[in-house]
Amino acid sequence: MTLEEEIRRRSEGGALLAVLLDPANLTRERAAELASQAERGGADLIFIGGSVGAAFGLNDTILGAKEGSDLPIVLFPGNVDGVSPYADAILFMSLLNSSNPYWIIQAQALAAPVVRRLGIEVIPTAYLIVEPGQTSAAGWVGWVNPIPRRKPEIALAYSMAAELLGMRWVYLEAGSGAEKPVPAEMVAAVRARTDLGIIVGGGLRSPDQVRERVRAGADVVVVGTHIEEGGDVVDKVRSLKEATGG
Ligand code: 1GP
Repeated sequence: MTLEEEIRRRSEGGALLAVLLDPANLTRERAAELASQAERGGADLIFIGGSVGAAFGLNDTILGAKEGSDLPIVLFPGNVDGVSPYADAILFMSLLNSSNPYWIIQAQALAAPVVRRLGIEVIPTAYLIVEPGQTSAAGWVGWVNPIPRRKPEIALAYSMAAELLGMRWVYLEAGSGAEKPVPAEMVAAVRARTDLGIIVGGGLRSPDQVRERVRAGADVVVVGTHIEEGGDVVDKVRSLKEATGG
């Protein structure tokens, strides 16, 4: 069974919690510590990637995370240099609401031969950045034409197009550290009219925020900043995981 199939199967019993580690902010030792705490708290996946400065230290972060836990590691690449042979799978993403074709298809063309050569499992994913994500690093780097928060139908239209193009997942992103996560109504709109797996991230901090988006149809929720801030990480992860219902 592929990791993607396993994620799909497990998400039927409740959403999965992914902890995002950004190599720009971490040493190998800290990555190991956070991955260990994430696993003890009940997280299901480790996502690794970032928009600025994530290439340097990428492999150290992955190897650290592997030293600290047995959780599957999924690359969440910010550019062509976000690829590594040490991960279990990669979100092969197109930033569909970019206004620069580099982020829609050129980076993917440059990375595809490398991904194929490494033989890493690919999870084809539409990446959509929703307000206020245009002010995040990913939004700024990615020349984003943001999806208005009050327009779930626009997120749905992009998601439908992604599905028609053969993608299997959509990542609804509010931007790392966003003041407001992606609206639950937007998640619900995509859930109601597509069969895509739905990943939601950006600005998620509380169990209530996670619960609302899982009830709306999220299959995977991603939490980065709140975990990287430290404190009692095991406890933070545990309460977020409980909110996924998984
Ligand atoms: C960012 O969706 C991820 O790309 C996670 O966001 O850091 O706000 O949790 P946070």
